[in-house]
Amino acid sequence: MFDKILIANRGEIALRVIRACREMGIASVAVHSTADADAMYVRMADESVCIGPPPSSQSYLSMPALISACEITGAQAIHPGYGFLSENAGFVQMLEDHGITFIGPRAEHIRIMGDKITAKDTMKALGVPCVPGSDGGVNDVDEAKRVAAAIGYPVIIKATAGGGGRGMKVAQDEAGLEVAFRTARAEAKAAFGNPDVYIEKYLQKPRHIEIQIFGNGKGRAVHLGERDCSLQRRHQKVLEEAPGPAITAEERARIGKTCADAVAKIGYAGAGTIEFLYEDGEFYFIEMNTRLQVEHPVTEAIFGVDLVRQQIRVAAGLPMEFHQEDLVINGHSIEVRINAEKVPGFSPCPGKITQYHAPGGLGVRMDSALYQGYSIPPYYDSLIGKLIVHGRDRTEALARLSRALGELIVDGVDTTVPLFRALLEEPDIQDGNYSIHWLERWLEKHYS
Ligand code: MV4
Repeated sequence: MFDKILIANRGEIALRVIRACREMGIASVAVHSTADADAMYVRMADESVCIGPPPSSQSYLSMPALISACEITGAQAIHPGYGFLSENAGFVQMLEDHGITFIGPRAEHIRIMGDKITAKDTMKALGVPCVPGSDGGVNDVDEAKRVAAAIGYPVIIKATAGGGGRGMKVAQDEAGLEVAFRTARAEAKAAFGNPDVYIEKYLQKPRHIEIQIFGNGKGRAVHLGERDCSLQRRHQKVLEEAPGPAITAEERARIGKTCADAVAKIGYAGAGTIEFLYEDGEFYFIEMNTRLQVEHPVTEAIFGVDLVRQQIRVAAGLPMEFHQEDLVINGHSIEVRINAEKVPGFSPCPGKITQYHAPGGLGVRMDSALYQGYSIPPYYDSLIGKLIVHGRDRTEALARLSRALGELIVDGVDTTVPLFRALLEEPDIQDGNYSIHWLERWLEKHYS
């Protein structure tokens, strides 16, 4: 096992990893930009290193600075958290060349899943159900028209280098296809330096359901059920829950096994998430994320496992601490993302926290690096905390979330907290009756 781990991240996720390290008796090294010198995660780590000025490009994304920080402190491994360098295959390669262990999958698997056409081809070959569409990329308008005619309109054109909603265009009919195809290619080339696009049948009212998988890197893998992350705004998740309110135990077992078998076959190491659109009882693969996700705590809550601890173990060559049959769901969990943003425009709202009180009690987890007097810097994303509740069932989880939101105090900046208080009053939210378009429609209705 490692003696010391460096965390190449900031905020709540850095603190999350520090906590796992401490429980495992591993020393932790925080890195920070000059803007984060006073951050809570820096204080909670055993050691800290300043790695550069505020812009991420010169600090949290600086590979030389991170490698130097490992060399100075003697850290043997890096946990990347989410975002930043967590899905950068070149970084994994560079760490390997310096004898530093990356706590995550192999560079090869990050690379495959980073190219959406290759990801889809790979998953399809492994028996994972995919959205009907082009076999690989589509190179010209005529080919696009042939594919679209075969699968039927509407269709969606996606950039292979995109993902997370960037670089997509919908065409309702053949008349709209040519413009959609040309714009998608041009935008993909400008945004990603890669014009390659592919086509899929456009699903009108799906849910976003993602399966958590975990591999030991030696051909064994398990699944930890699904999360329903359909409540999003502009491709930013707002509330996530597990299990998914629309998914049956039989569906979970089936799609879960398909996913676990697929990643076992490629020898995947560590945590991963396979994203699906779910409509009319069918799952359609869209993307795979090769990192720990923001919303991992809802899975931890219902399975009673520490995913970061397992990531560290697998990276150190130790076995996972569970088999599939040990993974039994207990109750229901909901997470809300607390962002320093002004609703309804969701514009960032950095500034000083004048009052902070975290909720507590049975079934309440607050993952946040906030403290009273802290100043949220303007340079990074606006997530300042996650409130995760766990109950015996969904009804209890909802009541607990409402109660915990009532206890929470974050003053000095605008946050998404009032949004959640309003959402909990909605019958559709109480019933789990929502698709990927529900939140944007609700926001339009309530704030325009
Ligand atoms: C789709 C789709 C409908 N049909 N693909 C958006 C993010 C990226 N991960 C995939 N996305 C979508 N792909 C087909 N074939 C609709 C979306 C989509 C979406 C997906 C998940 C959550 C929120 C969304 C909001 C708008 C569009």
